[in-house]
Amino acid sequence: MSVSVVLGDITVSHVDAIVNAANCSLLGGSGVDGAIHRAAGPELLRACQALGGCETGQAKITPAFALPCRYVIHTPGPIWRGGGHNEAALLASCYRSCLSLALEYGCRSVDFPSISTGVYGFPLPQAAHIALRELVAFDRTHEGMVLRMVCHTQEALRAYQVDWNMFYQETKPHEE
Ligand code: AR6
Repeated sequence: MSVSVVLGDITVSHVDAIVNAANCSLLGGSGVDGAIHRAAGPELLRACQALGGCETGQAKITPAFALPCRYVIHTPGPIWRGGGHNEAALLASCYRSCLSLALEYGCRSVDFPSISTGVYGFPLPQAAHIALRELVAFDRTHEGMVLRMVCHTQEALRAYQVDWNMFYQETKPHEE
């Protein structure tokens, strides 16, 4: 199993690709999006401007410029509106779209933030369940990819660990 959950800051990840929890404009924002743009430098915004936005649940890729990774995969997650507006399917689609772009670009290691669980208000337990389900399903069919959930807060880390222990305990996450 090469899916793991760690506490950290995704802007310092030395991996092939990091995922950005963006918005549909792809023109930056707060949270992890702001941190990624600050660390990547102004060229990232210029690259994003050329992309013409992105639909919720889809993903687009750019170089990573001053970041220590090779690519940034930008995906706008769903805004939580109570759960009856296709939020779960759209969030799953974010993870799948990012993984499919990562494959297309030959990435072997991808770090994800907890998409939609900050400004967009998606409840952490449900988001963690969807994220891990998608990463584990992908991992089972794609040998050799190293996938990590990089949690920025203890609260997020706990939510992902609880879900992991509940559903994947028999397949220990690899130790960091
Ligand atoms: N590394 C890893 N995770 C982080 C980092 C970091 N450096 N910084 C924050 N997080 P959010 P969203 C976590 O709000 O909910 C932006 O304005 C954070 O703790 O960044 O998808 C965009 O432009 C949380 O668990 O993204 C959009 O408009 C997670 O990243 C909107 O916010 C996601 O929180 C997207 O909202």
